[in-house]
Amino acid sequence: MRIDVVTIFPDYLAPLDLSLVGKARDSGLLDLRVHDLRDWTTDRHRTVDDTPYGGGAGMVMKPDVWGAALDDITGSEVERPAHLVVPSPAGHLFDQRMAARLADDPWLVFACGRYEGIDARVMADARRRVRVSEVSIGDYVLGGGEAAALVIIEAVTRLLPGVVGNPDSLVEESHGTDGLLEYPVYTKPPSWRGLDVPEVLLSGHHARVARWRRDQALRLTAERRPDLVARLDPDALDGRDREV
Ligand code: 6GU
Repeated sequence: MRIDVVTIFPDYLAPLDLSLVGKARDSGLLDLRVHDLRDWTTDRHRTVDDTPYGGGAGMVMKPDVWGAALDDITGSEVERPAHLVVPSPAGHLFDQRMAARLADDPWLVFACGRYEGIDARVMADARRRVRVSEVSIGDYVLGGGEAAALVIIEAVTRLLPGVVGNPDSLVEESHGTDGLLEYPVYTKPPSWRGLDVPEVLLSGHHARVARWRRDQALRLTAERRPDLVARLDPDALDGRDREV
């Protein structure tokens, strides 16, 4: 997969050199390129923003600078269709399903806005040529799209084939296919600071372990995320699930 990120703070994306995403880049599974939006300015002050039409506080990012950047980047390949992702608190809510859909795209281009956002015509114009998605990572306000781009890129990259060594770890996790939060996990020692690992996990009885984990996941999800329980497929629950 190819990912481009356009930002006025390229250093903000430095963590993408590390850990899971860094390894995906090193192994060639991810071609990630970070661009400085100011490279597409033409004035002496390298201006990227201006005052909003209609008045109000703050500044809006200029369409001409963004248009030139996105033309250059998305026009740089012919065979791959680009999908423009614009992080915005006004976007569609990002979740694991959206991460999985984005992981199927061959090329994502992130346009990270600062200030009060990007002139709306940049997205309207881009839609004439490429898919455009405005995406929010939650109901709170960030200073700009960079932190959101980091979140989305990590969630997407770990779903690319070959990035996570053991694909089983993608299945039994919170917000995985069963729609439940993950059960609690333990490792050695069996007793630590007076707290014991639940007996069943030491039993070696696989069916009982699986049942215990399912019970824990159901209880935890009901307590912390009743919204997720309401969205469960009733046909995916067995008789024992309903008792929990
Ligand atoms: Cl994607 N951007 C900004 N600026 N704030 C946000 C957000 C994105 N998602 C939640 N808050």
